[in-house]
Amino acid sequence: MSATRRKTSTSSKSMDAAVDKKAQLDQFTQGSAGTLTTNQGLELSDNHNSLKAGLRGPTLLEDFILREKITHFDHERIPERAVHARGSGAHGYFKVYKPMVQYTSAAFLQDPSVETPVFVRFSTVAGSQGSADTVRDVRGFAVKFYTSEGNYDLVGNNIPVFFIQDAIKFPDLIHAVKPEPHHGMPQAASAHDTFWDFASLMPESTHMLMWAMSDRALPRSLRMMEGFGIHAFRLINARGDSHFVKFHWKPKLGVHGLAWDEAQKIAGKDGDFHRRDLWESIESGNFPEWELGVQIVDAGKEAELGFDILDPTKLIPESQVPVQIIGKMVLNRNPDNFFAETEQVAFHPGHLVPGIDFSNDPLLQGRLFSYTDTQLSRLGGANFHEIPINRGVCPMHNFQRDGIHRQTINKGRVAYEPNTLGNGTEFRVDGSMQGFHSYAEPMESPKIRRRSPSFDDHFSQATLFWNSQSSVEKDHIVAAFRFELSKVEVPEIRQRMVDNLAHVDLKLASRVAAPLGINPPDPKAAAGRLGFRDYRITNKVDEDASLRMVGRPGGSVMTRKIAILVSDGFDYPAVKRLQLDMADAGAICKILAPHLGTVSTVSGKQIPVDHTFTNMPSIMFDAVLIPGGSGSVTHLCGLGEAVHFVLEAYKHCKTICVVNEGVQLLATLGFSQGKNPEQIAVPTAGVLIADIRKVLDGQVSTDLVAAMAMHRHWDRINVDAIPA
Ligand code: HDE
Repeated sequence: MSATRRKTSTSSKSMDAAVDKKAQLDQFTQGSAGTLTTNQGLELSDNHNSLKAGLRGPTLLEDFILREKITHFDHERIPERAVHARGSGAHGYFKVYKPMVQYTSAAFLQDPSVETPVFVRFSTVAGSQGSADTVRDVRGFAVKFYTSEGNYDLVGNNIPVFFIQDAIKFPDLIHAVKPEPHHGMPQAASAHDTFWDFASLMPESTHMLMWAMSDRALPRSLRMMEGFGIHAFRLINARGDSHFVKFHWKPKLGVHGLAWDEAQKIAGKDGDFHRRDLWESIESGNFPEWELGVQIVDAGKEAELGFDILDPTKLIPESQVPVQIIGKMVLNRNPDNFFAETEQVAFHPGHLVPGIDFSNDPLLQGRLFSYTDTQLSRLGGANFHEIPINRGVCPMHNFQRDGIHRQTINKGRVAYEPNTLGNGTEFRVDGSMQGFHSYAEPMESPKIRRRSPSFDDHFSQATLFWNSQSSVEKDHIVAAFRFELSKVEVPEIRQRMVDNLAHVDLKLASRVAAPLGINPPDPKAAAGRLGFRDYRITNKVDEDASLRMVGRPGGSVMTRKIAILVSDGFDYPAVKRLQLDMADAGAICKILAPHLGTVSTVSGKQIPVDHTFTNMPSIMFDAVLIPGGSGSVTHLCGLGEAVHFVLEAYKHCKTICVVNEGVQLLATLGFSQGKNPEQIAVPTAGVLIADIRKVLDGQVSTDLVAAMAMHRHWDRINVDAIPA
């Protein structure tokens, strides 16, 4: 086959590709049949008993059926990923909105009628495969596009910068954050001495630490995270012109976080919280969507940014270079098999298509080596591209051969190039062909093992991030630093860290230091340490709204979960009306009662119960509704688990709506002075006290939707006083 024949028109090929990936995977699917066989196809007569010498005798070595089964079982595990071991995946498609021909020749970025199949894997970084989903951590956001020109992988995170500037520090960073090697603790947590020892000695990590201590590291849902390619890449058009580009994924449902107390509790009560949420959304037809955005920096204009575009600890503020939205991604199909797809998928920032290339970011350059290398031990050899989830949907041909687990049966005697024996004419792929061309960046510099001085500023963007936060987000960041550093046993490490933070903002550092039993932060001490660079850029913007999570416009209640707390004798009309209105708004209501089965209304009607208060605690919901009905409310007020439900929802700043007698549950918050709605002095942020008339005329539904669309009422008062 000539390489010149490889290039085809975009649209029809990608169209086919969308169909092909599903068909291709289906081809490898094995359902259950009416009979069982060995791996060689021998039909089994008995899958319950091994072959023994007599009914009560020893098992025979000749039992090849038993041995095949047990041997296979013994080898069912593969090494987990060294990082990003815990992950969840989904299939979907990507569609560009308009041809990007001005910037790139990449076929999948040209035709808006084409759906390019994708497989996405979200992950945490530090924890092992069985660790909890909601730990404080960066999230991986890796997308494999099965394009007509080969697989393109955008292997990013949910935070737009990274801890380190050079790949050679990656093993140190990961060793520091992983469980400490002598006792193997703590799992999936950065709150321990080795991490902060390293981080405090590496001031370049400061900007990323600010993000990692923010609510970005506690996503409410994988569907509510932004994604970032982090590094600068290049888009190359057909004329060979290059533009630097930073990639962004913008979630349709907004960017939202959990409360830290809530995240920790979820980790214990449902370690699969994010995986389940993603799975259930897709199963129920609520397909998560993101828009793809690009920040494009014209060739030669990168010097005007004010910082080095190759430095992965820097982001380009959106107010400096706006994000252009160029397409959307929809995840609409769950994997058929977790191991075969989510576990075996192999991403690599070096999986490129013509029209996209790297930059010289030294962190990215190191990644280009690491990903193939890690697959060799993880997936057991050089043929991992033949695993169904990793196969491209376009034709693939080269003269690589053999190797462990080779699936392809290559025909003919030609396994070299150039050749004439293939099809009788000379076959040669020598650079004059179309296909992938690396950007011909001019280069003439000495070989050198040094960091560019243009990477020396470690604090300016950390300060920009801090200045861009709302006051509740600042409080959360301070609380997170305090929590993490309070787990550090060596006081000198705590001190070093707050001394560094003084270069971000002295007030931040002082607040963090206050409860840590150390001296007030000393910026001079930090500046005197090795690794500290005394260089500061001038931020072109003082703050940037895109760096905040709180107060973004356009909140949505789609797929938000509301717990309706009831017991026998509850008032059904209010519940029915609110259930219907919430379903119209796209939210999901569940009836919770002290027991499963049914619960009776005031009029004796039996309503099915979805969950109990204990099997689905408040941390699994976004809002709580307590309808009236004196029988029900009196019972709930005397029931510890129902009271705890309300206290906890209040503490986690969730919307709470009470109707008629339901208001009595609010008395348990300790703010009330009496049992009548008029007498109760309850803080109002996100607490709706309603009567049945307003429910029936639809006003409460409107208010409830508006309150829930704010996600959380973070500035709610007296949260710390709530004993939950
Ligand atoms: Fe990765 N990273 N990484 N990384 N990374 C891996 O590859 C590595 C970095 C990211 O869901 C590994 O297949 C080095 C930045 C994601 O399967 C490994 C460096 C970013 C995933 C590896 C980095 C990422 C990985 C482990 C520093 C954001 C999960 C298993 C030079 C832009 C992909 C694997 C999935 C996975 C190496 C830094 C994102 C060991 C050496 C920066 C999302 O190869």
